[in-house]
Amino acid sequence: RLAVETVRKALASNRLVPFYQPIVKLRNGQLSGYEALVRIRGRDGMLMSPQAFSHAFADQDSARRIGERVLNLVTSHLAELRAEGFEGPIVIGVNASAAEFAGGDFAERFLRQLRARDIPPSWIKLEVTETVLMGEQARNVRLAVEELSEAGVPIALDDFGTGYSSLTHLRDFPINCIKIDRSFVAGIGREAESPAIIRALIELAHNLGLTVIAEGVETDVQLEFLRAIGCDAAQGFRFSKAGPFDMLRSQLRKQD
Ligand code: G
Ligand code: G
Ligand code: MN
Ligand code: NA
Repeated sequence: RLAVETVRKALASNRLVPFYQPIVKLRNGQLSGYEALVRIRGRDGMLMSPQAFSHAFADQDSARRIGERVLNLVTSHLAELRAEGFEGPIVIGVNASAAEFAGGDFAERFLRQLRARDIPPSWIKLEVTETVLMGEQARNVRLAVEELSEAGVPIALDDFGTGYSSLTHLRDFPINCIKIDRSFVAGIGREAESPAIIRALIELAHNLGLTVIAEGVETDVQLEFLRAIGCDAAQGFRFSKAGPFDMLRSQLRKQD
């Protein structure tokens, strides 16, 4: 498969890089954290997004290598910031696909990487979708999520409202945060259903003690609606697209 080969070469020549998209608190406009989104830097410097190599996320070996590399780079960036005097705290979300959980040692490898660089578990949030929770690695995912949560790693349910939406996930898994899928955000001001669904999700999440991040926020109308109904935080092109580590570093310096 082409994607697998592309990823293999990118790993071998260190051209896999995490980009960071800011997540902003709606109450006060302050930085809440970032989501790490992997890119492949082409030999020509062009950036390739995950859609272009999405098949690799379904291949167990490639998925595992991508996950390990991304976490390695994210933790090394955090260690670099700390060496420069940044004291934190900060929360960086990392994504994981179902195939990464094959083998049953996901949590162990994840925690080993944090320990290797002395990164507090609360600084790295694991983002999994409902599809991952319910997929072919469901048992391994459950065990990993429970072990990581126990160790203090925050867990986010990503793309919430799509996939195998079932409220039982909120009951049966140690979830800290839901990320409302951008398809609902896109419906704000355009149809009646999405705003009603978002309101209901926020009330539900807050009653369960979960925080809510809205994804794909692009317009002022969307932002103001989300702020007005008490959504905790948001990410999207309205604030910033994902950028390189240098962007993250200069944003944190400005904030300090
Ligand atoms: O920018 P965007 O094109 O970055 O990301 C597209 C999709 O790829 C998103 O659904 C995101 O969850 C997924 N993705 C981005 N980075 C990673 C990663 O490091 N690991 C996994 N498993 N998925 C990722
Ligand atoms: O993990 P996840 O599926 O949520 O990844 C986020 C994806 O959404 C990435 O591909 C990212 O580049 C993309 N994205 C981020 N902000 C926006 C936005 O405001 N609008 C749209 N359409 N896509 C966005
Ligand atoms: Mn995500
Ligand atoms: Na998402």
